[in-house]
Amino acid sequence: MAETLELEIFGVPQSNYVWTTRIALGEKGVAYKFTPVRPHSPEVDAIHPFGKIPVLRHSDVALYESKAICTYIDRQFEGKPLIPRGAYGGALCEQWISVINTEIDPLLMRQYLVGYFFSGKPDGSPDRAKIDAVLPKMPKHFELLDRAVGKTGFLVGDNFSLADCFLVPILFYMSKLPESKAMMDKRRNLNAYLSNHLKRKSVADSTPPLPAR
Ligand SMILES: N[C@@H](CCC(=O)N[C@@H](CS)C(=O)NCC(=O)O)C(=O)O
Repeated sequence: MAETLELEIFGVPQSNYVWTTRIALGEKGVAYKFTPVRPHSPEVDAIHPFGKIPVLRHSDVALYESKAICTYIDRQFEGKPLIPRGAYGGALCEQWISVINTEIDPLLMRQYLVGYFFSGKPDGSPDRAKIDAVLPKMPKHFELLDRAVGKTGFLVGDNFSLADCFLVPILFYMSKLPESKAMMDKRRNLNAYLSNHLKRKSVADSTPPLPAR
């Protein structure tokens, strides 16, 4: 087994993708060093070709992209698999991560949340036009997720998987903003899912302070 203390994650703790990698490390019980640096900082640019966070260093390994980082963590360290090893379970996990990264995150985080926290307005106030434009598209996403976690309380099978590591941070932020919170409040499964998993040690230990609004 590799020397765990050498592993280092770089990125701001508020990033949902950075948080995902930290949840994965917590689930595997891996000790690591966390270096809070912004996108495009020298440490990040040295690894990620587009300067995005998170990035990882572990001995002579350097990696970028949260999914790749988490796959490495899952395979490199002992403990319960985060990506189910069976063909179907593993594929379902990949399916959910893919849909989170290509549909859910782009709408809920890059458009809706960015409209609140990174509006680009001189006074930092929310970009109402941007927010209002995405609201009609959001209920479908929450409905899909509510149905998905309704049966077992997890996205895949009966266990907390890497797919949940990707989803929980996004839902945390959605529970803090008014319109998304109202949409989530109507969905019992999703609310129970979030409140259960926010109590997991891996999640609680890495929950970031909210960005200033
Ligand atoms: N596909 C990347 C996305 C990472 C990402 O978008 N990180 C954001 C912070 S949440 C970032 O670094 N943004 C800065 C930028 O896009 O320049 C991954 O999964 O790691």
